[in-house]
Amino acid sequence: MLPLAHSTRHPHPRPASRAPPPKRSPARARTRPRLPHRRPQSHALTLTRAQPPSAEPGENTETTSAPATTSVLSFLCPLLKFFGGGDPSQERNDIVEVATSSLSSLARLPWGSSVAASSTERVGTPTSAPTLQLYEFEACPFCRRVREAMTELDLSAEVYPCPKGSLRHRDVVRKIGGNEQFPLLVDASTGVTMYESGDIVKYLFKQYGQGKSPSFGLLESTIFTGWVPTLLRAGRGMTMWSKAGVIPAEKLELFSFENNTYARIVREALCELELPYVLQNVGEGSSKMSSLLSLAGSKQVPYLMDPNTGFRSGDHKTILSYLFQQYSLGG
Ligand SMILES: N[C@@H](CCC(=O)N[C@@H](CS)C(=O)NCC(=O)O)C(=O)O
Repeated sequence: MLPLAHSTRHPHPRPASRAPPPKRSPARARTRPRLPHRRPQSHALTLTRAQPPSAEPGENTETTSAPATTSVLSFLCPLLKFFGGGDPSQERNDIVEVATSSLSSLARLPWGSSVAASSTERVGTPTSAPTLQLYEFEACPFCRRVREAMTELDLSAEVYPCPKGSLRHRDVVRKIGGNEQFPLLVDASTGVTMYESGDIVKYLFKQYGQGKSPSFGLLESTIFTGWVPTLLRAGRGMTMWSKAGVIPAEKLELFSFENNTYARIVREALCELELPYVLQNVGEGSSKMSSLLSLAGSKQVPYLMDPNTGFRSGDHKTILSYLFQQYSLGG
């Protein structure tokens, strides 16, 4: 077992195994192959404690909100897809990738780069599985704000990517909260389930920030520059890849910090492949830096570990080609 591997917890039952899945169009209803399970799945009750999937939507949810507004993203989505050139698995011009991601990082400075408050109540230390679960997608500026806060609070989380066209995780979100709106946070240690990025950020700081408040401008900045990475990255990390489909038995594990140029590119791919992963945030000053150093031999992110295959790499290009090859239907 990998030193940092977490117990395989699927906080939510796979919809198909517990209840008849909602009606889907034939394209979405396809069967997804799974990697062989290495050990039996223990369906921990984390989400059940926080919000039973069988409960009425919205029940026991601390903060709910109206269904997602007609998002600007639904207008931008086809446009960005067009500019983004379609198939994310195709070989990319790395100079363009890195340049646009670097500009995105510049636009979001100083947020999501370093640790502002290291919580004593450690959530997701390398020895325990994170109790925070975040349903999000990479291109969403509101989700970005929450991931930035998590970096600043040195928090780890289980991330369930919900790109547009998502087969599994969007169903779970509807069951948990009643709305298809992102981000959605579940804190299994407190039983809180929450929509609304601003509320989530304030909650995280209150709960884990040791009296600190959200860093200056973090909440306000989303409306100004939160969209910049989405636009510059031409919607990468927004839509599920057409050949995504393999469900890993165990979650992948990514060392990252939100505003890192190369980690962003890897997170986009994990999102487009709808791969759940443990996000180990290691911003500057993180308490998990020594773990990263002993695992990777370097403090650099991204560093991806796949317990299903033993793959480990700290090179974003190697990671991209691995992910799209390993987790594609028929791949
Ligand atoms: N006020 C909400 C806005 C959330 C929102 O509009 N999220 C968009 C994504 S950026 C959404 O959920 N869209 C619905 C969808 O993607 O299906 C917040 O701050 O969390």
